Amino acid sequence: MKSYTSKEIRNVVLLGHSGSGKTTITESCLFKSGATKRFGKVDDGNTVSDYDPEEIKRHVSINSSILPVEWKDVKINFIDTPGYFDFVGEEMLSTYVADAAVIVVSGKAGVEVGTEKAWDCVEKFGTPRMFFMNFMDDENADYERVLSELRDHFGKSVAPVQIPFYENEKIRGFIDVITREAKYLDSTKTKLEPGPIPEFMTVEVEHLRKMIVEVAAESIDELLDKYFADEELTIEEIYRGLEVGLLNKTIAPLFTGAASQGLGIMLFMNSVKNFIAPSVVCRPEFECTDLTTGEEIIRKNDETDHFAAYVFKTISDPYIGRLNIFRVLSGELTKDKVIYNPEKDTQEKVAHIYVIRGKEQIEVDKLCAGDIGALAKLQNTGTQDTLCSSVNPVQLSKIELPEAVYSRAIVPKAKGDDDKIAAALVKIREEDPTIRVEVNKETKQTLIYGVGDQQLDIVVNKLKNKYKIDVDLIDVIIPYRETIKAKVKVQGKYKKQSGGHGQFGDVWMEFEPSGDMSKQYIFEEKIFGGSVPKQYFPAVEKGLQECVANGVLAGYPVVGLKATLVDGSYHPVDSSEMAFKMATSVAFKDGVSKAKPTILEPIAHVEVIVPERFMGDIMGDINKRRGRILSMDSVDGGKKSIVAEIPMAEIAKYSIDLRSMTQGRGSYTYNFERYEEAPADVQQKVIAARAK
Ligand SMILES: Nc1nc2c(ncn2[C@@H]2O[C@H](COP(=O)(O)OP(=O)(O)O)[C@@H](O)[C@H]2O)c(=O)[nH]1
Ligand SMILES: [Mg+2]
Repeated sequence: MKSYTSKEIRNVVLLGHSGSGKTTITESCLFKSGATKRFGKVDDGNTVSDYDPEEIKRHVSINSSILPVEWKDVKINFIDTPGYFDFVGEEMLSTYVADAAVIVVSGKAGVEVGTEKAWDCVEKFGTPRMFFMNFMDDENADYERVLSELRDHFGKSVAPVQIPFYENEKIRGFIDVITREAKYLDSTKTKLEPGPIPEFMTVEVEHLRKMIVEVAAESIDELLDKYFADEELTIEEIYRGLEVGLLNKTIAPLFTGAASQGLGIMLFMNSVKNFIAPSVVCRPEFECTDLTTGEEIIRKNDETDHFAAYVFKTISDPYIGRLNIFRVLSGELTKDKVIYNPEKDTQEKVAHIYVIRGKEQIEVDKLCAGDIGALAKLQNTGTQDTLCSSVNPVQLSKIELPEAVYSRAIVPKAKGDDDKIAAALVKIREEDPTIRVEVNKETKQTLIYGVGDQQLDIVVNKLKNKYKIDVDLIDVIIPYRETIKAKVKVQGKYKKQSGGHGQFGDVWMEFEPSGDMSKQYIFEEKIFGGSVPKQYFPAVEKGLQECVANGVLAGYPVVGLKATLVDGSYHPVDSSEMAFKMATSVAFKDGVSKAKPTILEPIAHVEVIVPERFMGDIMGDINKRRGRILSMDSVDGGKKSIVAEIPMAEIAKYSIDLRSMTQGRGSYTYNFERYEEAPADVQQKVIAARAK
């Protein structure tokens, strides 16, 4: 593949609901542009984009992939994204580096949650956007209905530039509104042939064209003058105007077609070339931190500036190793250079430079500003790292990825696989930075956190297929606590007479609530007259320390306990540290049982964000989960935030439930807040569960 300059490059991310046809569009573009000889199908598992074994098996994208398409002397780097909620991290990282986005929407299903999420994503990054209405070959596709849905949701900027026309309610062809060219489907319904615009469409076409010309003219002063002077704009001028309108986000052009039949694809590629400004115009510069001075500086998306690149994806494979995929922000990258990774403070050697197309790696000599490429076998580089020249180190700011709130415990099926799991999870995390792994010291569980259950399911499959480790995901153990509510005074006596010299320890202890839940226990002694010799105090405390590890009700750690050694007795020969430790243990079991022991449960501080219409359902559900609502507020995008305190045990699977209550439109974050006494019925369940 030849080397392209930033004037010839367009980086275009495909976003949209899962199943809207993103992958098929890329496959169709590759085929129509001559990059591939075969038109693969998602359902046959042979597309260039969905090459991962998990994608082939599931017939759905789970990773973003890069699909460069060379079209009329430009290179369009399509970035195909998964669309499914759990993989929103991939979508965000891809959008961050893209020049423009195409939001794909089904002409049958219309605006779906994934379409809304795609819009949120381009809004977040300020990305110029276009729409592609797909599935137009389907009998149930309805252009007018979906167009009005798009306008209802995303405003008047949605502008049809290519429209379908029908005959006897069956699709007959497409019209390019700007060039006034009509294309008719041939008898096989797989090819388009040029023809005149049908009579009944002329009014509609001229009406739409007028609107588009207006937007184009409004974007550039010079064109506006011409427009007001009633002069006709040339097609080139309209394109130039739309290019600016797209950049300013005053227009979101709408294309249409049927990707699986290859219909509308050539026009789509032409439009990407004509409407989307070259990379250098879309993203003329990047704001970075100059690591020498600490100041914010500008790096130009230009071959002449110093080299800097941003890694937005990492592929980690036990056989082929690691591949870092990046966008060159500025300057150019050539072979046999040493580059610098400021995040990891390491020098990295550039041996081979690749552009990638799905899983295929194509070696190139250099990569220019704006282009997307990959480096293999870097020592220490990961997703979101900046790579740069070591003389002028800079760093691009990282984006905040969605918080992993869904957690499960991971257990190997075979004993002894724990270390292998830990190592494999490190690699899997390189590929998917939204995953978090944590070992809970108390419960000894290895916890894996993700955005949702599908994502964790894929981790399990990757462990099995790539790393040959079989694991199960089980429920996370909720770390309950135990404490006491009353004050008691008890005796603990340990006495053994067996053969030679015996064992004797005897303590009187008071147990009461300490009021400090952050400490397990507070130990004091109030011994007068040496009833227990000083030398045994540490043994008493040691005994106490061991006892608080397991409460008397359900074996959970005890907190907030005050224990005072007030009296006791000893034997000059038989007493020992061991005997006093044992005596303390006897006192603990008896005393804590009598001091109104109770179970505490962890309470989470939760913030739920949902569209307003779900407020009632969400609040009712929080009540059912024994939650307390603290506040409600309006947040960006017409959504509401609900802040509540909910027992941790009740939100273990909240991400799944919230998703089904809101069809994926809700999100939440939480953190541990404090412990609170659990209600009696919950306590009983906890005790019963632990007894098992
Ligand atoms: N009839 C029809 N099917 C399509 C069209 N585009 C995609 N498909 C099919 O719809 C399914 C989902 O497409 P895919 O490209 O995987 O969607 P993605 O999840 O957005 O990447 C696949 O079975 C495709 O073959 C289309 O224009 N017409
Ligand atoms: Mg896909």
